[in-house]
Amino acid sequence: MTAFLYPQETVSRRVVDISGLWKFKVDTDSEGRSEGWKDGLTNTTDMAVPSSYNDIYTDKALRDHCGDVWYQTEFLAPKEWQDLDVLVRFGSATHRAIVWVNGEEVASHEGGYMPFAGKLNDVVKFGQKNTLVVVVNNELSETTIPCGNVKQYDDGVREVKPWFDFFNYSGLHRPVKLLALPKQRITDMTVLTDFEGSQGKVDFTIEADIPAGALLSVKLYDADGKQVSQGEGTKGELQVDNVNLWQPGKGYLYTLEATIEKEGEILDQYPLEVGIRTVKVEGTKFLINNEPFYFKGFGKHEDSDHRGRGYDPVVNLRDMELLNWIGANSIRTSHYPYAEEFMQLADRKGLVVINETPAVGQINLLPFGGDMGGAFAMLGSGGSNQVQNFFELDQVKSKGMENHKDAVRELIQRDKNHACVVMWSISNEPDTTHEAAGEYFGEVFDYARSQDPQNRPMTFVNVLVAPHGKCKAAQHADVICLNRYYGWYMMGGYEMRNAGKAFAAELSSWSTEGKPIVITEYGADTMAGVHKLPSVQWSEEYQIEYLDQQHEAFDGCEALVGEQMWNFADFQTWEGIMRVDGNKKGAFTRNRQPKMSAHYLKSRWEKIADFNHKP
Ligand code: BDP
Repeated sequence: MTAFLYPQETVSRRVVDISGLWKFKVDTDSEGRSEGWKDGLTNTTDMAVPSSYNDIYTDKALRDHCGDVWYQTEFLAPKEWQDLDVLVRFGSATHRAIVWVNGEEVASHEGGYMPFAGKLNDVVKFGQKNTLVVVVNNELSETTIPCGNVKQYDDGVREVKPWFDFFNYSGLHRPVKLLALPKQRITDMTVLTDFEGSQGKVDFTIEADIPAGALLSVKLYDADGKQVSQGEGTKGELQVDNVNLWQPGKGYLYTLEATIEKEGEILDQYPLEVGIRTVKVEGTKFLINNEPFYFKGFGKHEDSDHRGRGYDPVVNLRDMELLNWIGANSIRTSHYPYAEEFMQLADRKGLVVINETPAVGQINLLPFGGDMGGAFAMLGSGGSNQVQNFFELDQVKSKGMENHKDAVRELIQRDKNHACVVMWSISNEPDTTHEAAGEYFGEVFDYARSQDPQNRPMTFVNVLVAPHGKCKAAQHADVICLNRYYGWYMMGGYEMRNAGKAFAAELSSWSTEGKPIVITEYGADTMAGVHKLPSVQWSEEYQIEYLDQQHEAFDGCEALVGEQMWNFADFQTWEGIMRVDGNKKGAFTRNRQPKMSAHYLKSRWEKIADFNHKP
């Protein structure tokens, strides 16, 4: 079952985090499902939850394992929970999982970056220890989100080939929690916010199972805990005098507290943080609170040493600090939804977020055996050596589309109330060069628009082989988002001196669309500590000269409303001749220390206001 309300302890709800060191076993011979490992594992090793399992041990066969891995832990279900609904909730399992408690299946989920839960009441032993077993699988295909394939070698070994440029980190990446909730309870809350002058407005809709004779009420508190408004029932509108808006850099949050009460007794209570703000596209402007906003920041990854993609509040806080230090006001959650705890921090810090689904790798690499080297070969040829376009594949139109819509729906359901989310990105760099892509995206965009109660702008991120005139999907997007590498993948080295002009020419052709343009990626691989005069590619000097060229193009484009450099920090990728132990386009190293470019960006971005930027 899905469980999108973030677990919070209140007077009526209990949350127990059961993350920690769990038992772990790699299913090298794919026998666990038929051999009954769900009933309990033998010969296990230890594994940290949350974390990726890939980078902890020294064994390459584990790091690069393709297929199932198994986890086990024990937990106690207190007797006093017997009259409540008891659930186990996973922040995510990458890319799919099945969960058993005491040998009985309680949950399963497809899609590696979303929470899911299972109800335990029928299988759990109250007042006793219970055994929880999870199988997590990391295989990819052209219809999974994200996309990839599995390569089988003659020696029997299988390998996952991701069709994307980040390591296929796998495992239980986010906290696992036991929840004890009232049987009749609040199951969902949705807010829409608006303001006029100093008068703020919060529309609320609450889904709840309300016992006969009970009342549902809401109270809105300001950041100091002072009540500013109240209402009753499952739907209503709250007025807020002298509103404090949620602003980039100033994440002012109210709390909307919903309560089910009967004869003075609280049966359920759930508080939701709410930022009051508006988002709108008007002509070539991206408006936040009716003011033209300029995105400054990065595409990021959830990626760090040892943890891989595992949730770590230390890394998240450090990242927020560095974003603030460098003068960034925004990020894109490239290339998958980030942990819920990250989104909460973004709300609180006022970090503007372009929220992306895990749809990445929608480009046909089957003819290349799934090798990312093949992707680069294809990019080099301008896309002309493709065998069949991705969106013409029958399985993509059917199963792939279905998985993509699931990913869109779950992301919007999970994150719909976050003030930080100003736009949804429904795919990164799909191959949109053929008509079939136009039809495919027409359908996915319509679907996505039907899902967002706040009607936020929708986009996808365009790849360089699908320039203006060739891209068959851009007409569906509210904002044109471009990933471009003038001076790196093309026009690199000495020729980079002309990169800015070439980029500017492309921008002026996109400008004719009359929509805002955000550069969601531009960057150059740079080895921290490599210095060279005159510059060469990979040196810190080159990265800065490269950025200068890009910014020259940006500053000459009226319709351009943002720049997000690729990437915030160096990160782990697939292994290959294009990558030196990962992608090195970070402004920061993987250890979160600045390269020269970070200082350069800081001095540029501190001069660019969040609003009404005129180059
Ligand atoms: C883009 C991708 C991104 C890559 C980046 C790069 O969107 O995931 O890491 O290029 O090559 O194609 O550095």
